[in-house]
Amino acid sequence: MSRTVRIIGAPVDYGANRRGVDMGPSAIRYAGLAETLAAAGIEARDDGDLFVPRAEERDPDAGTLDHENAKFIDEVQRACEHLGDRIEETLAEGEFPLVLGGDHSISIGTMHGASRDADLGVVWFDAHADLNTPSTSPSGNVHGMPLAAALGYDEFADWDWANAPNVREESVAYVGLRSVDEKEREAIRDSEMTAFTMADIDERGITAVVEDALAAATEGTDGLHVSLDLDWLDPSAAPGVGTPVRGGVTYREAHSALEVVAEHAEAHDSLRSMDVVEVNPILDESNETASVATEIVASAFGKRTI
Ligand code: 4U7
Ligand code: MN
Ligand code: MN
Ligand code: MN
Repeated sequence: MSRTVRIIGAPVDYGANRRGVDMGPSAIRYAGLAETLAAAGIEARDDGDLFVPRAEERDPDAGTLDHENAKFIDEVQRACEHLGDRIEETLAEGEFPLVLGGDHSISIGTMHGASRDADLGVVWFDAHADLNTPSTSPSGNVHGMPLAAALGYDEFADWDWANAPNVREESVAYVGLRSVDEKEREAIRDSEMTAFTMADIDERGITAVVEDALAAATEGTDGLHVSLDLDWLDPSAAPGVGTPVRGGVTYREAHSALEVVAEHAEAHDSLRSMDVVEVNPILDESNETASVATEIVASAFGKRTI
């Protein structure tokens, strides 16, 4: 990573169905993110957390823009608008935005901010497709909707704050899917997105799959956003997440994957923004998931053993 990394905490849990994920930024910092990056020769600067009001003070049905099946949508909007501005500012000042979540709804803000002045490709490392809308969501939780929001599906079509200005379907690639709702499956099939499931990884190996995902997301775009949901990993490697799904990538595969990202970033100066989300310290074992998050981020930025 040639640019200075600007760390931005987004202590948001409005998009998830359980408390605790708002403590993700603290847990990742406590796991030694700054030290790990420094030891790897990556310059980083911590810009602190976004201000986010506490969920206990809020009623899920109280919002003005509230939709019956998008819980805390007003609060998510407010946080994402702030985050988008911070991302835009960071890029304008020549630094690299690294966002620490928080639940995955914050990626709406990251992608909005990072695509205001550039065509943005997206690689989504996640067990889930996060492609629900208020009309399709089985839970009403916005962390299951960020890609649909960015792409302007259904209700999101009218919500400018949610639509990423320059993210196109054909520049979005999934890696590691294994829990996809029926309506999401239909939407993926009807779309121009690239989708690699765990079965593709089993069959072809993680490096080949990630190389293809990167090729799809960077063709005809100006920069790449990497979104890393810790539930992408197998729960045995990352237990501290709100929506664990068996059968995920191993610790080694996760490192390999992000090392491939780092190589691509070095060769093509492709990496523009990244977020690391869904770490829930309340559900974690000895901050292991936050530590794993920290190590994987260092791999993405080019940390080498020798
Ligand atoms: B995450 C789910 F129904 N699809 O919409 C939903 F299974 O950001 C889960 O990937 C979403 O962790 C998971 O609620 C969101 C559910
Ligand atoms: Mn997710
Ligand atoms: Mn997920
Ligand atoms: Mn989750």
